[in-house]
Amino acid sequence: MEFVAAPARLSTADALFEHDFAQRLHWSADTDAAIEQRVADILADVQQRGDAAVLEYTARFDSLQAADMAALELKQDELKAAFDSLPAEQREALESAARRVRSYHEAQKKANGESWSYRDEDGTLLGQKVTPLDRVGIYVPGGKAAYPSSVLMNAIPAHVAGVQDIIMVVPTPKGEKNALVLAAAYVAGVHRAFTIGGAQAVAALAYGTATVPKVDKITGPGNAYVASAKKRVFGIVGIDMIAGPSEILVLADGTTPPEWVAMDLFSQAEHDELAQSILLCPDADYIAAVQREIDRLLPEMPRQAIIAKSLTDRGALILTKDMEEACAISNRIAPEHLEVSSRDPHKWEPLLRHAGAIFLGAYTSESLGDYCAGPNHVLPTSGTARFSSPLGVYDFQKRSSIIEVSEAGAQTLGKTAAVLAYGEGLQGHARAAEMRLK
Ligand code: HSO
Ligand code: ZN
Repeated sequence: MEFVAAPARLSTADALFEHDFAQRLHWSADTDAAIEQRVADILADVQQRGDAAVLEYTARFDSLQAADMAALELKQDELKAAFDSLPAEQREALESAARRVRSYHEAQKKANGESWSYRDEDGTLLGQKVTPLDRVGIYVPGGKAAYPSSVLMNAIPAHVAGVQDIIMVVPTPKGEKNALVLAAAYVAGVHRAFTIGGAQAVAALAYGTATVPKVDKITGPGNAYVASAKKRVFGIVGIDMIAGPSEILVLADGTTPPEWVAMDLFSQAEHDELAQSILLCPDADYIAAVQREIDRLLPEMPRQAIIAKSLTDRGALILTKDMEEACAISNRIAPEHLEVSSRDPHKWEPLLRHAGAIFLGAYTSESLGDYCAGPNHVLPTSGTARFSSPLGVYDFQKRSSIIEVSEAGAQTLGKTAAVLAYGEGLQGHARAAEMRLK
């Protein structure tokens, strides 16, 4: 079967642009009431019955029977055996990607993940102490979106942050294990792993069972059940984010070979029919050239059906007045991935304010960032880059304020505090401050 990929062709000069643009961008994470109810029931059941409930759901949803939860644990030697079983090329690629991701996150920790303090003029010490979370759970999807690279992107920052207990869960229908996922867990230093998934795995991590330890935070992507479960357990544990479909926006000045750009659009579209790929460019001939490359290259793509649907339903090639206008539109979209495919990307970068990750220059394809450049590939989607950041070391740390008031400091602070405390009608506060006055 021949597929056609026909992204919408928009132009900012068109009177209907705003209307068409809004329609293209529209996406709603509609919550399905039936899913919500089933997830609520599963969470309550696991909270009550622990391992027994997880075992039952795993048998029912994943066709994986086990005598007890211990049988669903992947032991360290099994993770290592999976790694050893891989061809040398894959082992080396995993290790080299892990090294680069580790270096990047170590730099991130140095830059904004360390404790700090200072003393004021009274000798009072003020600071912030940064500590890693004790234990985190990493959810790794099974099936269609089983990405070993995502194991690295979740576990390595946790490791760099200093988390002592990284627990991975991965649904494993019929017990068929993904050797690359297990090997990535080994390379990334996952401490314990269980072949469980879905809402029941999120529940096990959030509440703890006799076998699965209760964690402090759950990260990692998942299907609608997992997303709903993560939302519900938020508050009992931390969560990273609720990810929507993946997106790429390419801002092109027309100097990159159009086939490179076409393939970059494919690289996002092939993830998911709901994924979104957008090109912004001030050159109409270049846009036409990219569409020709899309038509030429699509038949070669094994996932052409998904690509065609994603590009046709959600893709767009947008003609802008100039690069400045393209940058302004990009800021309105706040894309997850933003490629600045231009001869002088540094000219445009200062204009770009909202994006999960910014890829500068024609050589920087998103795919290099997805796997091995170093930065995290877990990024804010659906416009949430306006207010949130890539997954990072900071997601696996927390901060405590440090205050050590000197005797001299107690005199000045004590007066200020007492005045404000009396103003609030809180005598205990006021007197605690005043007792320390000389
Ligand atoms: N582009 C995906 C990450 C990924 N790509 C994993 C390939 N494997 C979301 O950022
Ligand atoms: Zn990708």
